[in-house]
Amino acid sequence: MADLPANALREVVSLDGIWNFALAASPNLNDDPAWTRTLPSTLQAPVPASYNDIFTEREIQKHVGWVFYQRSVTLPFSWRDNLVIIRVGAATHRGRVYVNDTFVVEHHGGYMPFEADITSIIQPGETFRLTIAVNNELTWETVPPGEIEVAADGTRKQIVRHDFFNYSGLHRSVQLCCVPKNHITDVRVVTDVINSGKTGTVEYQVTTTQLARSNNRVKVALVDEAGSTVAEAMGAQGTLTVDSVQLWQPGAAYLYHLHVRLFPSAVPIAADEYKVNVGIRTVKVVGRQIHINEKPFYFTGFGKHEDYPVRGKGHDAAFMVHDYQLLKWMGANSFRTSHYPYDEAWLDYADRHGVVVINETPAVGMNLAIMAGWHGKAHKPTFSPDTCSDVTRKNHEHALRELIQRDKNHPCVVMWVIANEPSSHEETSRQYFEPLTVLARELDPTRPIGYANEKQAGPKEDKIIDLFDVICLNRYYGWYIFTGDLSGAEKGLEAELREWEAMYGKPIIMTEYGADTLAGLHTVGDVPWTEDYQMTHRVFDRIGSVVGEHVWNFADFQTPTDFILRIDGNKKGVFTRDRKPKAAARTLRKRWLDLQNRL
Ligand code: GCB
Repeated sequence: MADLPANALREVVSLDGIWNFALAASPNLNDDPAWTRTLPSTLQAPVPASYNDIFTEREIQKHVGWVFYQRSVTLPFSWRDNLVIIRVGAATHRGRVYVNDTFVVEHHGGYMPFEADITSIIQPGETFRLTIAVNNELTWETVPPGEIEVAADGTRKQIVRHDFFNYSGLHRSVQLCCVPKNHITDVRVVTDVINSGKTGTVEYQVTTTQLARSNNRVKVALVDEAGSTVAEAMGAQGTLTVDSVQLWQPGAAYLYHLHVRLFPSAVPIAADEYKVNVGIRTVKVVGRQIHINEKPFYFTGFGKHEDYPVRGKGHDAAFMVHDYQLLKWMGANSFRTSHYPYDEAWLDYADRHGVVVINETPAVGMNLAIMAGWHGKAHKPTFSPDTCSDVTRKNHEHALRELIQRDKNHPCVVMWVIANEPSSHEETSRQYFEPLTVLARELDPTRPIGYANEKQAGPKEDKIIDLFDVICLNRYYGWYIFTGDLSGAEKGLEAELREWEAMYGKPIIMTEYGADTLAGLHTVGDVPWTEDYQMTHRVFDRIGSVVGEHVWNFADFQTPTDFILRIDGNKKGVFTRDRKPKAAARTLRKRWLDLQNRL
């Protein structure tokens, strides 16, 4: 289930707030079973938030290994006769939940929710100690991958191969949920539009608990924004049709909702209910275009990060809504959830407001050629039994399954990005990626797939692009190459884009381009790092296959603090980290608003 909402038959208690907090004394969790004792309140950490920048101690900021979050929770007495579920929005990158001394669930992967049924462990009315152990280690087997270096004195250092700080902790809400024993476990909807755009179809599939299945009666109603039921049916699966359909359109969202109710017996009182927003729209790759509702769509927007001062990657509704307001002000119609899945609130908001989302897995940094390539050094193969191996791929498959399972119903999501900048010019990348593309298509035959390509895997070198529908290019002409030479950059970019176009005939999205800019730095002339150093967009306009431009990045963001090519983070933001516009914002805004008016 994408989320566990409160409604007439379900209750949710938020466990967000201040939790007691401690670093584990040893990398081995069992050496320090902190969940068996009450943690002192010497250190307290907010949930949701990364813990790294909350405290002043460097050892906390740079900690590698386990930490503990703990609080006490009382189970409402009124929840007897129901199931009690603990839901953790995200524990980055691995979480283990304990209720008093009892271990209840473990989850790998830092950007996905997970839950556990604790009904049999706790009695209604009882107060218990809830401990969540969170681990931030990245190894060759995790997604994203990383390596841990151990110094002679035993100090451990996390090496990451991606360009953002390894923020850690409980990044999203923790909730205690009361769910009926007979309940709906999943709803899937797939929409289509027929009859020259006049009729919408909503294919639905409802899954329920075993208990409910043996005696089930599912009723569904599709309700429009005015609250009128436009179609209804009985049964756990079927197809609803909507005449005079109002389509979900980019920039003009219309949301129906599917109200699912479960009647486990002849009693006319529902045992459970669940509502899922339904935006009726189609997405298709047609030749060199991406069509939404049968019309070519041109993406304007950004690659983003969940990254904020002080709270790191902790979800923040105020920052989120403000970011959306800035996107709108800019004339941006879309963004990419680089480089991991975001809090579901991002997708709910995009659904509601018609923002188009390219949804990415956490597979970033699978590229040993990047740094080595820059320095012309030899490197190990990225995809091999010692690096990204079959075990990594299994974990990557798991991350993909979880992502599609969570986000399948969101109309805003128009494409899945399987990885960011993998070393796709290496021979073995194909063996690694082919099964992932097969799986993505099996899990969701309705949306195109892509991966964000890095420069070294140019059109002639890349080994996997034929497995994907869209060419997504991360290119830094004028920055990493043709540095300070904007006219050389323009020629280089055009030549490369024309090569991709000629060789593959697929739509191309510029998923990254941009330049580091220090807010306030100005010169006369084109000097890198200044606000005056602006790239041209003429090339995109000259190439028919380019169907989108996502600037890197929406805002400045934090990066590993021991990397000298970054000064207090990556400064390619069009906004500063505290969301103040740099000069590029005005240039882009003008272009994107003009583009909007042209369409
Ligand atoms: C990239 C990466 C992104 C980096 C960016 C940069 O290609 O995908 O994560 O932050 O380059 O600024 O170097």
